[in-house]
Amino acid sequence: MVLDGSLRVVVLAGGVGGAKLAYGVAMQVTPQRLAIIGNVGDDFEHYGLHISPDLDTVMYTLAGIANPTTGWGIEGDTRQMLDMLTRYGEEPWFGIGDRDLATHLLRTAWLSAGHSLTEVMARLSAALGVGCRLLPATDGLLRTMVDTRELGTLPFQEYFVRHRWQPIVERIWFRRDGACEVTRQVCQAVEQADLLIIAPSNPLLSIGPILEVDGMRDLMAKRRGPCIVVSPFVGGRAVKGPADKLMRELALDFSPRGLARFYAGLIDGLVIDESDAGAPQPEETPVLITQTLMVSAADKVRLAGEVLAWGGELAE
Ligand code: FO1
Repeated sequence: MVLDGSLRVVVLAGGVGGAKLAYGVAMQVTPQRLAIIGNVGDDFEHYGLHISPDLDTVMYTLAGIANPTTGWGIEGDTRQMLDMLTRYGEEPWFGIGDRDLATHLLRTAWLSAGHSLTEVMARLSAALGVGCRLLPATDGLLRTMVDTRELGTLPFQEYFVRHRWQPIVERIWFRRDGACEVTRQVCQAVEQADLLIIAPSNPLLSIGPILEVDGMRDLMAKRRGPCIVVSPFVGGRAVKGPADKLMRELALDFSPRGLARFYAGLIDGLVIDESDAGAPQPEETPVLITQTLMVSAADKVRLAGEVLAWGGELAE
C-alpha cells in the first residue's frame, strides 16, 4: 500500500507519550482520515468537576497549546485558582491551571446537560482547531483502580499524582458503572482503518483500560489493516512515568519479547528503540528498530512517518 494522505489511520493513545506520537501522525494524515482513541480510565471527579486528563493531553498537544515542560496542562497557564484553594485551607494536590479549569467546567456542564463524553470532546477539540476525531474509548464509566501494598486500594489519580506513583502496586483493576461499551464512532473508525497504531503509552495504565472496554478487543481482532505498537521503553526504562516500575512489581516481562506477548493476537509489528536491540526479541512479531525518543516536533514527525511507512509495507 502506498503511503499517501488517503490512508485511514487510528491511533490508540494514553497521556503524554501517546499525544506526542499522535501529533506526529496528525502532521502527515488528512484530519478526516485520522481518529485518536483515548483512555478514560484516568478520568475522575474532583471538586465536582469531570476531569479527563489523557483526552485533554492529546487535545492540547494537537491544538499546539500543551505545556512543553510537563506534557499535560496548558502552556503559560496560571495557578490563581489553586492559590485560592490553598487559602481556604485545601491541599490542591491535582494541579489544575486557570485556563485548563475552563475545559473541566464546560465538560462537566455539558455532561450534566445530557451530552455524551464523545460529543463533549468533539465540541471542545473542534473549538481548539483540532481537525481529526478525538474519541473516548467509551462513553460509559470505567475507572482504573490500583491496589497498593502500603495504602490499599487507590483511585488512579490518587496513586499517580497524589502519591507520585511511589506505592508498590499489587493489582490493577477497573471499576465500572453500568455498560462500558465501545462507542459507535470508535467502531466505525476501527472498522474502516487501514492502519492501527498503539502509541508508546503505558501498556497497563493507558492502553490496558482502552482494551478493557467491552467490544474493543473483538473489534481490533477483526481489523482489516495491520496494527503496530510503538514501545514506550527506551533502554529498558519508561521514558516518562511508572511503566517499567509497575511491570516489575507485577512480575511482567517488559522486554520487546514481553511487550509482544502482552499484545499477543492484536499486533502485526513492534517498533522498538535502538537501545533495546540487545534485549530479548519476539520470535514471531516483526520488529522495526529505530530511534523512538520524541523530544522535538521533528522527532515526533519522523517517528510517526516511519511507523506510517512501515504500516503501508505490512499492509501489502
Ligand atoms: N500530573 C501530575 O503529575 N500532577 C498534576 O498536578 C497533574 C495535573 C493535571 C491537570 C490536568 C490534566 O489534564 C492532567 C494533569 N496531570 C497531572 C497529568 C495526568 O493526571 C497524568 O499524567 C495522566 O493521567 C497519566 O497519563
